[in-house]
Amino acid sequence: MITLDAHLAAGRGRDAAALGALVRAMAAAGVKIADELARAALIGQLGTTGETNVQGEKVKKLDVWANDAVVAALDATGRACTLVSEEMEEIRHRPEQCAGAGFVVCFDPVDGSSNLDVNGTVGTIFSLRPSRGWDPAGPAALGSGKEQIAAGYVMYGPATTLVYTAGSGTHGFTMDRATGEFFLTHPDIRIPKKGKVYGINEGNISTWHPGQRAFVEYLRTPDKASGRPYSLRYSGAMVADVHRTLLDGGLFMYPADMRDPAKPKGKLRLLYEVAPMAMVVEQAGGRASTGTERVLDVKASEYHQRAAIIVGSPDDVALAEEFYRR
Ligand code: AFP
Repeated sequence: MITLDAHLAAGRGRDAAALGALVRAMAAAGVKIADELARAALIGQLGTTGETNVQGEKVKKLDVWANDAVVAALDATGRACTLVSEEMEEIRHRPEQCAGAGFVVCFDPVDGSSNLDVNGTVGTIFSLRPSRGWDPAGPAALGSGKEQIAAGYVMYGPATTLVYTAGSGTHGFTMDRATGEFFLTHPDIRIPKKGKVYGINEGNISTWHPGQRAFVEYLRTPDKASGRPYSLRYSGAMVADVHRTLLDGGLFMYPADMRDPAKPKGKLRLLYEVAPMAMVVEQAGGRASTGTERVLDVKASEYHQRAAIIVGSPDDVALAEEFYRR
């Protein structure tokens, strides 16, 4: 079986070597995090630190531990020019790592932290953007998601899986627990055009756009010809819900809170959740929308900016957008 290293080494393009080094670093951090998760309850690593992060959330011990593990792995590459993390209020900038092909790495060290203390699936999400010409001292003019040159995630489930794209398809690898090596088990993933499952936190229904409510009502309505009703699956961790959607088709949705229609508010973070997952799914033939526009067209203006997302099978996402237009 092909290893992740060999797959990355085969990469083409100007930044292939640097990009390969950074994805390998995310894999190395993933191996450490998988190990720490597996023994967390045995070594008192569950629970919170007592701190609150920039998102206003209680910080879990493993959030901090995983953030440090990712920063250390990226630093070891010497190419981590600028880091943007869910767990760091300020960006971390190292001019000495910006020479030549330096990168902006945006990441969520533990996606689905609320699953940690209940042994649920969690993940690490990452996105790589060239730092060419970007001035960290200025506003975070990081441009749109189309600026990403690579994106992916590590999922810590029954198996540890790494999925990444560097702009030529989306590929999945499974970690061999004995060696920590990742092997290509899901080459060139193609998402089904249409699915049978949707994932959304229905507890927020009162805050949704009317088109979103009508679309979910449509998915629930029995109709044999169009394969409805769809089943509802929701794990509390975007990585797990998007991974299922990538392989089986359907949709994962975290729509905007429309309580103030003039200021729709997303929950998930654009730079290290929404934009990377949009690139991963689009590269597998899927689609990613805010409901009204392509996610990858959304320009970032703040580091911890939030955005809405409807991602998955192209036919299902296109239909959701139709409901928003009605
Ligand atoms: P945490 O990482 O703070 O647990 O948030 C997880 C997440 O960002 C995403 O992974 C989930 O899909 C979503 O938030 C869950 O949010 P709700 O608890 O509001 O459903």
